[in-house]
Amino acid sequence: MRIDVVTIFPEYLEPLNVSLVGKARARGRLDVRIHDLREWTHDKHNTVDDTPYGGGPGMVMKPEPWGEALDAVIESGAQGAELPVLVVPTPSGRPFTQELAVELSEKPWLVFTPARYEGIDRRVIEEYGDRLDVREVSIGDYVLAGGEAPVLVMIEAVARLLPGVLGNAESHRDDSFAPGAMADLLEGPVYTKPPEWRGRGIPDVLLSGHHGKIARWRRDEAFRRTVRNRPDLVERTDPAAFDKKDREI
Ligand code: 6GU
Repeated sequence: MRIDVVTIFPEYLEPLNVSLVGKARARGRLDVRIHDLREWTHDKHNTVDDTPYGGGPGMVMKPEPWGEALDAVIESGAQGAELPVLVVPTPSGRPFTQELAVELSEKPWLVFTPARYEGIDRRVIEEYGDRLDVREVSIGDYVLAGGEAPVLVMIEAVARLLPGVLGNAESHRDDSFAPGAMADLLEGPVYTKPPEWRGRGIPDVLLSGHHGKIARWRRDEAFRRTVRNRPDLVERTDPAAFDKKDREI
């Protein structure tokens, strides 16, 4: 997969050199290219923002640098005749979910446009919406100062789904929010050695070697945790997905 990011803070994306995403890049599974938006300005001060039409607080990102930057990025991939999906981080976008992460992980090419200030001139989104699959996406119900941290979040969520990136292909099978038997349940607690730590032991069932009982226990713990931490997830689950044991919890 190829990912381009256009930003006025390229250094904010340095964590993409570290850990899982860094390794995926080093192994050639992921081709990440970071671009400085100011390279597509032409004035002495490399201006990227201006005051909003209609008045109001804050500044709006000017359309011309974004247009030149996105044209250049899109053109740089022209040999494959493939067009990228344009991901526009904004607190007024659609929620970023595991389902969207899976969908994006199946695309060959993503371009992210993290904005600062009050956002990007609307005409940029309209212009590229005519040519590309454009997704305006929010990572949650709170407001950040810019889209760079959301881009780090989204790239990590997508990269770990790419083939050959996680060491163990099974390790996202039971993820909270993964589709399947545990759909809509959060992951339950996990334990490792030593068997006793500060007087605290391990639930006996995990030492029993009884795979059926262990699976049942994990499901109950997942259900319990979901009821406690995310009652909204339980409420929107089809009651047919609950079993007799769930009803006792
Ligand atoms: Cl994508 N951007 C900003 N600035 N704030 C956010 C967000 C995005 N998602 C949640 N809050």
